[in-house]
Amino acid sequence: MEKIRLAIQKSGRLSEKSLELIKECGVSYASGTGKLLANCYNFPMEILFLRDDDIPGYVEDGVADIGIVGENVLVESNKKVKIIDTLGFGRCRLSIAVARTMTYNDIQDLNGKSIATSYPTILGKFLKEKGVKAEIHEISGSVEIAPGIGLAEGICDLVSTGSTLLSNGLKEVETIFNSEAVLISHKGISAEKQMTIDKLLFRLNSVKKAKNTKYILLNAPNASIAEIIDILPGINSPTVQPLAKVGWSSLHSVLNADDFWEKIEALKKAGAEGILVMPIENLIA
Ligand code: PRT
Ligand code: ZN
Repeated sequence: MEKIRLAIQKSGRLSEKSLELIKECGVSYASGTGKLLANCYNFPMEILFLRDDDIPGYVEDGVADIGIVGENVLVESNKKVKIIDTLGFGRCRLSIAVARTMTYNDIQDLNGKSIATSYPTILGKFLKEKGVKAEIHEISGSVEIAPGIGLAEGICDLVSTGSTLLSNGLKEVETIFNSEAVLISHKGISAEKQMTIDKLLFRLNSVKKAKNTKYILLNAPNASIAEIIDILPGINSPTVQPLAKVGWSSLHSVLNADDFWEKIEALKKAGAEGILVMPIENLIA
């Protein structure tokens, strides 16, 4: 199998989660501080550590075959790569915020104003679509202090909890787009490398499914089993085994994390007792 090169953020908000995902896919690598390139022991891959802003370009050029980057950085970069998976971490939104004291009714209130941002491309496109004429001030960091120091009236920046906006006296007025970490791929991948990428994608998929699924065990009177199977259909069908207690059975199945509590309530109503829920490490359906 041909070796591939994966680019991830060297140090920042996506680094830890990116490495965690690689480990969860059963891939171990030679770690060392300050290294730019790490070789993987048990998978034909090497890891290239970069600034996140450089990842789309390296993948476009094929210096890295695949990469993990925030969708916000990818879209802003305008680089031509393929998104091959969404990874469910690094979630945030790119929003416009203004001083809390500013009157804001709708987006037209931004006409004639200046907005500081590190995302001039995305912001420019958004304002154009909305027919708003505002001045864009491109700055590379600490965007949230721009209104306070009189550099701009508004900002366009990433928000996750909103506490940075709050502590800088700003209010969020428009959300431009929602972002999360994505796995991107070079456009001209060879068939041999694609086989390695597919192998990694298969593992990623199993890890993602497992994270979203829990293993559930419960006891119930035999008369309730049919109703419980309707609530918990499992992957193919649940396992039902008799308990030592006459007229009772134990049922094993899987449960989707999204509607976890609704299902638990329904199970209790149906007569389930001793419900045990456990995490799953991998799920190959
Ligand atoms: O050094 P390098 O260039 O690699 O890193 P960086 O400093 O450019 O990026 P980094 O590590 O800060 O963020 C990497 C990626 O994490 C971003 O591109 C996003 O995809 C994602 N991400 C998720 C975030 C946030 N959440 C986030 N909250 N990136 C930045 N923030 C910042 C935001 O800019 C603001 O300053 O956090 C502040 C707001 O957070 P709250 O919680 O106060 O709202
Ligand atoms: Zn960056």
